[in-house]
Amino acid sequence: MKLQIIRNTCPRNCYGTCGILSYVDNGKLIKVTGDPNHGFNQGRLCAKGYAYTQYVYHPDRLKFPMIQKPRGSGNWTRISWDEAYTIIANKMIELNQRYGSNLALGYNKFSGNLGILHYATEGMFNSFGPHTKTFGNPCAQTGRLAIKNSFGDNYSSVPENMANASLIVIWGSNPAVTNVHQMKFIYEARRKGAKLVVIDPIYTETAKKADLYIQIKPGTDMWLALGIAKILIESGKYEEGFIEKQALGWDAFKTFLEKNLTITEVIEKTGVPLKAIEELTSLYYSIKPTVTWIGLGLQRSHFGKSGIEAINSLAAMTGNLSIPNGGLYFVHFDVEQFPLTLLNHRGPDHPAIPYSREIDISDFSESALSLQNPPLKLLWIASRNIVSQDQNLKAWEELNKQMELIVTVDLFMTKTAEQSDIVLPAASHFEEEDLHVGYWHYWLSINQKAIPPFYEAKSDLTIARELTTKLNELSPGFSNFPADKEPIDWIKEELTPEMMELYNIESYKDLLEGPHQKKKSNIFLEQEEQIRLLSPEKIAEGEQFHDAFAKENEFPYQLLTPQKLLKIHSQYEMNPWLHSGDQEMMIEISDDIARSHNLQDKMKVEVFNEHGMITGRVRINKLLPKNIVLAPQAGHDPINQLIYVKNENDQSESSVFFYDSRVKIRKWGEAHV
Ligand SMILES: Nc1nc2c(c(=O)[nH]1)N[C@H]1C(S)=C(S)[C@@H](COP(=O)(O)OP(=O)(O)OC[C@H]3O[C@@H](n4cnc5c(=O)[nH]c(N)nc54)[C@H](O)[C@@H]3O)O[C@H]1N2
Ligand SMILES: Nc1nc2c(c(=O)[nH]1)N[C@H]1C(S)=C(S)[C@@H](COP(=O)(O)OP(=O)(O)OC[C@H]3O[C@@H](n4cnc5c(=O)[nH]c(N)nc54)[C@H](O)[C@@H]3O)O[C@H]1N2
Ligand code: SF4
Ligand SMILES: [Mo]
Repeated sequence: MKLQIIRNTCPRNCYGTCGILSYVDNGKLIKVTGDPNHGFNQGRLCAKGYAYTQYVYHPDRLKFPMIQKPRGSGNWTRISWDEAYTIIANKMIELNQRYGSNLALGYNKFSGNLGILHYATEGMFNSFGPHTKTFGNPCAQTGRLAIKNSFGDNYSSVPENMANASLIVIWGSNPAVTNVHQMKFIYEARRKGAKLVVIDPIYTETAKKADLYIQIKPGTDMWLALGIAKILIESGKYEEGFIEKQALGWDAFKTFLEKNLTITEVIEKTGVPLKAIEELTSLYYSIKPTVTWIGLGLQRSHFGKSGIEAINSLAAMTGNLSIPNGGLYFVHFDVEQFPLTLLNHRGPDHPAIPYSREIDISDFSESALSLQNPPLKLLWIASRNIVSQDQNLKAWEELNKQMELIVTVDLFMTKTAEQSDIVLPAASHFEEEDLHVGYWHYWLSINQKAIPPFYEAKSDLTIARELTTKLNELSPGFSNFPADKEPIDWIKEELTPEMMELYNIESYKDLLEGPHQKKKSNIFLEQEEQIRLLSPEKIAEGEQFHDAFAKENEFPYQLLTPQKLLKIHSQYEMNPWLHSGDQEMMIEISDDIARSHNLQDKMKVEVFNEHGMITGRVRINKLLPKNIVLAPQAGHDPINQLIYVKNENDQSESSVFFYDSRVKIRKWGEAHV
């Protein structure tokens, strides 16, 4: 068979959602490149993308379904798919009979593969009728709500247009690590004379490229944005025309800043020197078009919501949201414009229970533990590495004990899979069909099946089709999942006439020639659209949280755990092209912390708090703010054991406030001498 070139899409939870060209020789993936027809990644991939040939054929990939007895013992036995389905289906049926409904069955699915057909997991559970499902988003919910509060909807400017900006201000994002293709557009803007500002507590790879780097105390962006707004107001440097027509709440915002905020307070709270505040103020006023980028890092804190609304307000008053190539970047949720027929699949009605039970995925284990009548008894985990990436892992351990069956579908034996009863091997995106909409750029792309599945791996959709078939064999009518439907049928259903019009295609076949971009204006806020400026009440709320958090605490250091260049969260650690062997965890600390604990580079240390302890090697980072400990996610002994940050804010949904964690540090073994 001759060499084939096939279109794939990188399905990771990553800003790129890159188009891939896969070179397949005799059913084997031999090379991948970026798809030159994809306007965002433009023929390139990141290192993780280029390593896909190794990922797909990695010897550690799960090959067969396996069962572990007892759970957590490591005593795994290979079973057939039919055996796996039979065990799972029998348990589901038994729980249904015991409790009279399927509420004891639940899932935790998140971001391993963001393809639309991966909603098969949700679709499968829907097909059982009322069950236990999740809502929310641990990664982006707080930012999403903040953007919605400001603009009534969720928008984000077109990333390629960033190349036409004259000033780029990045608050709490590190694209040189997390969004490498965006750097191309940033560099292009800079070549044309644009200035780059980075606001981050850490002197990141992106900060290194900036014209102005502002080191800020974590969680204090609201004060910086308001301080700049105050100076602009006092010097009359704001866009009156825009404010009159498009801003709500201006008088209250202006009066509050004039009367209740001093720049001394801003300097004290943010740790940013006056000169830097003045410089950023002058850039924001004197340059157009300016783009403001609200990073996801900002909203991993209780202060994120008001911080983001303050930044939105600042960006708006400079007039940059309503001019071509100005604008605001966050992420968008355009995927929700599609029918999402799997996610929204309607299951059979239950005679007595009208709805499924919903728990917030940002507080999964504790919420799941609190469920009664019936308690949660069966957990299905897909596209998710809870034990590495979630918070409140003590509650997870409790929940694990309560489960009668845990099934994990994954490509690898993750820390979460190790704590399951059954693991099912998932197909990689080269082994299945899918459809992808990014959350950063506006390209729609298809994912073709390039190669046969690795050993006995199956896609999440195939698993849903086969398990529901087995369930109906054993208990007719248990599920109404349309198991006959092929992947292409689901893809076609997503491409309604409206969606095809929006993306300028006539059929899915157009996507086989390359991705298509959504029609979109280069103006962020059209004339008829408005912004609601941050209200004094919300500023007061932000202040209250700030003061509560700033109080002396038994655990003096703030733990920041942002993303790493060569991983996607817990993924790719086993790939030798990207990572060399077993690495000890590197704990970066400030000079100040090193001095007060008498620590030197490479010393072994323990980082701990009331939730747990991990060990690692010290690296002194002279550029870290004095009370910050910086550590990577995932690894053998995941740092998330130390992370349990309750959403004290209110009862509403939020992302997980990972970066509000506090720890202590000591020399290794010190506690035992
Ligand atoms: N290589 C790689 N790329 C990825 C990922 C990955 O794991 N690896 N993950 C993907 C996913 S799921 C996500 S959500 C994105 C996240 O990507 P980003 O939007 O870049 O967000 P984070 O990496 O969480 O944090 C970015 C920066 O915010 C800073 N920060 C923390 N607190 C504050 C604060 O209070 N104020 C300010 N101004 N800055 C603060 C951190 O120091 C960090 O440098 O990356 C995506 N891309
Ligand atoms: N300390 C700390 N923790 C964090 C963060 C932080 O900044 N600090 N960031 C948070 C953020 S932003 C995010 S988005 C979350 C990410 O949380 P998760 O989504 O749990 O993260 P991953 O580690 O990417 O785990 C995804 C799993 O899905 C598997 N997978 C991949 N493809 C498929 C597939 O097709 N089917 C199935 N069934 N499985 C598949 C992968 O092998 C992997 O094990 O982590 C959060 N955790
Ligand atoms: S991980 Fe991100 S940047 Fe890398 S290939 Fe995938 S989508 Fe593109
Ligand atoms: Mo994320």
